[in-house]
Amino acid sequence: MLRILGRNNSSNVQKVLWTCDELGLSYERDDIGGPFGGNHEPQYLAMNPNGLVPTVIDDDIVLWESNVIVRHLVRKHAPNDLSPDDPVRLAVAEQWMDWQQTVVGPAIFPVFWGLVRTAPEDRDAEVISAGRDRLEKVLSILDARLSVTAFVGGEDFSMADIPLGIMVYRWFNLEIERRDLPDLARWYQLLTERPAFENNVMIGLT
Ligand SMILES: N[C@@H](CCC(=O)N[C@@H](CS)C(=O)NCC(=O)O)C(=O)O
Repeated sequence: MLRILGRNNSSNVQKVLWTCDELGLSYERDDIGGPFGGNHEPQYLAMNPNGLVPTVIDDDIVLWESNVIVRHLVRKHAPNDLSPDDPVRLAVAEQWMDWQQTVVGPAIFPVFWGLVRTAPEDRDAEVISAGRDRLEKVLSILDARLSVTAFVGGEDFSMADIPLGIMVYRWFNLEIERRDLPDLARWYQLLTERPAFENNVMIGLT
């Protein structure tokens, strides 16, 4: 049985949970990280030396890095469907997944952390505001992409939609001003119609 270590309100854990449900995979999940702790115990660090979640145990392999876990699961269980076989389409999907990790994740972090994980009296309004501006700029790049393709990777839903879909749920649910990004909104609406997204991502921000 696939085992997922990580609390379900972590965006990086949600990528794995959403993927498993898209693929119809059964799994066991342990609450690790955040208030649950456990991620700095020697036993956990032996599996994931970063002390972060998620970590996945799949038969005889232990994997960390959420986007890599998503890629591993879709290639193992749904090749050519969620992970395109064609090398060009695959490169495009991976490009957007890496862009989520390197650009969108860092852009959303100060906004999410400031508004969700920081007590109102401790918030730095300037940092949150600058973060919001940066996030909007970054997501306008995704909006432009989605004005030419139905989904992030192309005309069909694929693994490329998963990491970014979770970021965009946060964009639409954080208490911030939002410029209208019409193609982003159209794509987000499509995601909300997927049970695997609804059940694992649309669970509020905590
Ligand atoms: N690049 C890693 C980042 C993992 C990460 O930053 N996880 C956060 C939660 S989203 C974490 O473990 N935070 C510490 C904690 O939950 O205790 C990945 O994508 O898996």
